[in-house]
Amino acid sequence: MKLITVANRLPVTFRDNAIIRSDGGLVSALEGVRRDNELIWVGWPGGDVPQEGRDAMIKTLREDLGCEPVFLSAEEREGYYDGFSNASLWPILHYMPDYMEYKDEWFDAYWQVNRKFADTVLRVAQDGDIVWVQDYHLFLLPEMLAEANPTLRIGFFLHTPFPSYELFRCQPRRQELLRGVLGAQLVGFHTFGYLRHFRSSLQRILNVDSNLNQVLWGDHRARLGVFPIGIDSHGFGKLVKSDEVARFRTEIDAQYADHRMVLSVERLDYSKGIPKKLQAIERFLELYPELVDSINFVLIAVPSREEVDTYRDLKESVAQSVGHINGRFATVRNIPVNFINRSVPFAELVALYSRADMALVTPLVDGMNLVAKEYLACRENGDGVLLLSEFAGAAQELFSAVLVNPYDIDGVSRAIADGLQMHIDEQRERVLPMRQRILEYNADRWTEDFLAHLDASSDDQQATAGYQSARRDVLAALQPPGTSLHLFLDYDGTLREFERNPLDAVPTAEMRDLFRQLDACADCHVFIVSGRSQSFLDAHFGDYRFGLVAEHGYWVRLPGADWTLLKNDADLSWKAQIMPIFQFHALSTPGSSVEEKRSALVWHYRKADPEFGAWKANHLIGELTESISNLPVEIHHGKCIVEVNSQHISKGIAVERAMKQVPPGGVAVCIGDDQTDESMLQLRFDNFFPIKVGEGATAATYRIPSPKKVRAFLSDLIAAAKAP
Ligand code: GDG
Repeated sequence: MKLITVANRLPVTFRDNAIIRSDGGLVSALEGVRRDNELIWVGWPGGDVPQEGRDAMIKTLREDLGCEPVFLSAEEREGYYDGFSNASLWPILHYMPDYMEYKDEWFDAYWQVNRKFADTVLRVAQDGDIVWVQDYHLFLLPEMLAEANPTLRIGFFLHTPFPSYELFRCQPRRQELLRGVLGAQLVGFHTFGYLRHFRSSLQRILNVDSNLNQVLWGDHRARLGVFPIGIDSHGFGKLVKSDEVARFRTEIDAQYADHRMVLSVERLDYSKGIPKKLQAIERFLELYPELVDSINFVLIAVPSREEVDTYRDLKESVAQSVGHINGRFATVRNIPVNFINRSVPFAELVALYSRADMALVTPLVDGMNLVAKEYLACRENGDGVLLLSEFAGAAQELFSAVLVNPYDIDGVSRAIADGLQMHIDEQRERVLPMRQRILEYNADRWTEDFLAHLDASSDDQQATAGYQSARRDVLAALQPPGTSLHLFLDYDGTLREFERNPLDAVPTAEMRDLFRQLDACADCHVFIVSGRSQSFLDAHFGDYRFGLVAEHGYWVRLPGADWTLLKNDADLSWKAQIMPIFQFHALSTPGSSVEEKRSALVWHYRKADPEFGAWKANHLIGELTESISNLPVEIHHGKCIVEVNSQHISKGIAVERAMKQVPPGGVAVCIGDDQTDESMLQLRFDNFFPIKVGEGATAATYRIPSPKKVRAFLSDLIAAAKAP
């Protein structure tokens, strides 16, 4: 297997004219994959690399480090990275629309750079390779790759939160972004909440069909999954025992002897909630003056995105607040806030984790937060206190942390005080199970889990090759030439894609051409078996030599004949009882409507809010089930419809009758997508091929992924039937 992982940055840094591999959870997790497989990193190497030094650098990156660089000009970086990624997308992904800025030229640069990444990946990828795209900088990449090479197995992982639809819809390029991600076969998130929000944005912005596990987008299926990222916890465990860390630890112990240490580590980013944290620290110092001389808040705030205005402003205001607090509370014996605005060496960070009495991790919103996990990984004795924001993804996993609301300044300051007094037994009771969790679900497991799911998703795509088997088997049955072909075809969702307004779902020019070919094919006999009304079928199919079945089998019109009732004696008196229930639901669900047919009542909710519509549909079904238990009716929950019709009528009964006209040796193909089609898809005769369109449980033997593929399939059958 070859794995190509694509991220904004390559895992390298330049120091003293040398390229040095930088470590991190993702890097060590993926390096594990390299043991048995070929691994290539694609990304921006960082900084400005002069043209003359590039060839040598590319050689070293490629040969020694398995990296394929994507060089970006200063202009590209400004539009793609500082602009669209960090000033436009990052704020909206972190629920901060006021910080969001947007310029069309930023998006153009973002598109161009994603294209550049795509070109690099396509240059190194071979058919069937796995490509794992990381994070929000590359939302457009999966679609670009899938279009260029459909054999690639593409995964996408989002490291940030995915916000509620109410927020995401503020992003002017929301549609392109979602479509871009959907090129992947597996889309992963840190938490179930993010997955849910993503799905709801897809439903509302792209109007796609989806359940919680997967999304259907044309012919393509994207699985959704939850993979909370882990850290290299064993690596931390080893490092904490190393001599290098011990040396730092000795210095730190001397410096902070007899002091309690509360440690914060983060990039200087507004999502991390540093100003609120400083307010809580100030409040704490006000409330507990007796501790002022014996406590140190060590705040490591690594400079980040300093090209973006909001980050520069934040840095100034944080520095001011620190100055203000220290000015107010410092004594000759102690300066309570130790603000370090630079990156500290990794071994020093580990020494600090191992020394700190408490980790104060209080982001306003955070995809996961690795610092919380790293602190636990360095607590070999199981002591220490983790104070963790409820709004970090990590809070979904680290249940026994002291969870705080970072907006509740008094609450956080009290939690700091309580935490510092926590008994050692309680510290261990809380820390040990969390350590267990991060040791087990570490970075390696995270990678394995994602890649195994991606593998399974790729198999799914193969499974839709049920199309190929259907084609092969039906074409084989159509031998010798001249064998009669009988087609029983549902219309909506089978021949024709759904539209928001069902009246707009009329046959397109391409479909009319297909119908003309079917009509002209002497050995083809077509039945349109639909839930639609007679008038709709007359209007769109009346000119062809087709049999028509309207209202799920209530009306039948044989080719060239008039409409007749399938059953003359069907009892329809129940309609009067059910109509008021339907009407009430239509009124209380904006965008929904009732359709009355001769033999059925239908409540349509395709135009309603998708989640609200589905929720009300379940209510309606519950209510109907209670009120109609003795009536001769059936309830169907179809795609955005709830339909009640007579038990004595079904598409299956209509098809069964029509099958009596099929001559011996004739081949019948029956295709439908909906629950109401199952009555015909479950029929069995010789040379009868039942085919289900799309997902879901079915009695059919074959599956075709979409109406588009159904039309292609029918064209193939016509060609075969015409062949001499
Ligand atoms: C994004 C998401 C998600 C920090 N200071 C120093 C230093 N660090 C290292 C830490 C940790 C990493 O930086 C920070 O990771 P976080 O997860 O806390 O935050 P983001 O950078 O915002 O990461 C986040 C993550 O992606 C993974 O999916 O958890 O939610 O926002 O590893 O150790 N390292 C060194 N010196 C420092 O001063 N050497």
